[in-house]
Amino acid sequence: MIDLNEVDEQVQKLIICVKNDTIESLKQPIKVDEKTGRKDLVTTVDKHNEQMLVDALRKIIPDSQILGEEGFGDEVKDLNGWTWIIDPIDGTMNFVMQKNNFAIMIALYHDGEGVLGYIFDVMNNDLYHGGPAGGVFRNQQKLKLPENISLKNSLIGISGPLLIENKYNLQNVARVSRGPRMYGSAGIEFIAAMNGELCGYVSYLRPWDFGAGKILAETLGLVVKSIDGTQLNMLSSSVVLVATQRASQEVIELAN
Ligand code: 2AM
Ligand code: CA
Ligand code: CA
Ligand code: CA
Repeated sequence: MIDLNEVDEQVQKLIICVKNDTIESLKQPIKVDEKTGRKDLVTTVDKHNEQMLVDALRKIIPDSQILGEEGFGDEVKDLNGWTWIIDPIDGTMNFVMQKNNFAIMIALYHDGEGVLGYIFDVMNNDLYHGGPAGGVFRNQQKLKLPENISLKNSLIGISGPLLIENKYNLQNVARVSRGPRMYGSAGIEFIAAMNGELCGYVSYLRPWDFGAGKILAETLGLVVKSIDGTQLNMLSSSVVLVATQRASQEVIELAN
């Protein structure tokens, strides 16, 4: 039997260790490589963090598989049993260019169902964590579902490429809102939606970008879907929408 309280405690300790290494790394010049081009970066810190997470998570639940962005985990083909989905630094471009506005993310799924999610906003030292069993917390404080605000009366997060290219009429979605915002880290945008600072967020994302956010936002009562209104597939990339009930209906209507 897995004791989820014990797992939760160990993951929170692990996140503090990874955070400490990450903050320490900022004191030296960061070694940066391009993956597919100058807008797609990876640093030695992304790789170090992922290796550290993989090693520790394998010990926390020995029979688990791990899906991670930088490839130190497993080749995950299904979500049977226990699966960790991890992003060692979400917002690597921000990490390199701003040394701010990036997150460490961990999600735990069991047979495809979200169990625990963690988004750590490193520079604000805020850990958003929880799951369906106990609710969602910012550090020790329990979060409430933000007001069911409409698009017209709020700000909306939209990723740069989707807005620039006007995919899914998102320029019109931005026009209908009080204004678009673009933070450059899916984790930080999920946090803003959970805090009620954004009525929603739309971006093309991979599983490690939305694995933790989906668990936390859905637990709070926000909608997390594909932009066409269908359920997300946890093992593939999608244009993901997280939003209040009201804004989700409005965005899906305008976007399709
Ligand atoms: P990353 O920093 O972990 O790569 C940037 O708008 C946000 O989208 C970040 O959360 C970033 O995660 C993610 N992202 C960056 N490039 C991406 C891509 N090509 N496909 C999907 N997500 C991407
Ligand atoms: Ca990346
Ligand atoms: Ca990411
Ligand atoms: Ca990443």
